Amino acid sequence: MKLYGHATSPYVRKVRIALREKNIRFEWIQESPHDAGNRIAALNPLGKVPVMETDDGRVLFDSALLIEYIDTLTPERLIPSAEPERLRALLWNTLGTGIVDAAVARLLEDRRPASEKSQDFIARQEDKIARALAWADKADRGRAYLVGERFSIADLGLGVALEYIDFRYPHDWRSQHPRLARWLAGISTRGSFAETLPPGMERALDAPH
Ligand SMILES: N[C@@H](CCC(=O)N[C@@H](CS)C(=O)NCC(=O)O)C(=O)O
Repeated sequence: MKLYGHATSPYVRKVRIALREKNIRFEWIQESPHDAGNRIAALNPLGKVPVMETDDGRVLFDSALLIEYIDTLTPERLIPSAEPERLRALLWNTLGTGIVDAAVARLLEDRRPASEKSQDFIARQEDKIARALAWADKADRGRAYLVGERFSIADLGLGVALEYIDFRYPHDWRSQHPRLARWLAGISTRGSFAETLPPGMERALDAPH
């Protein structure tokens, strides 16, 4: 299979982590919808990455759908099959996606010329992220994994979101949420996380928690 997308995209990273966790081989085509002459819009009418071409020639897009597809390819599931774990894990992933969406929106607004950008819009995205972190901190059971006793889409989704905050909206969220910081420190040692860090990103390894 082929995966299209660039190395700094958190949505692409989620799919790369899912593939790595399940030991599925793939060809990574590092193309961004912002590159001149890119083929993304020809594959995905929405013009976004990640996009996947399956071995039997189907074209799929959107990280959530891709992870759902990837999860059917091997027996060990990232999305738990039994309730109530399934819905709980998907809700954690939805929270993670929402954090990423807000951080991306904040970044794009912040990159606009000073005369055009809205500080109010930026503050609203930052509020969403702060509330989501507080929600996560309250719901975290203080265990290695957010749902059940093994790595799931819950850990994948929140882990990528927290590291994306460190990458694109670095601020000291750890002192307010030390338990979450400890949880992330454990998850981020996984090979799938370490091998997919966005280029140039340095982890807040000096964080006290
Ligand atoms: N809901 C999509 C979001 C994907 C997305 O927004 N990707 C960004 C890269 S980080 C993109 O391709 N942006 C180009 C655009 O919106 O034109 C997913 O989960 O895959």
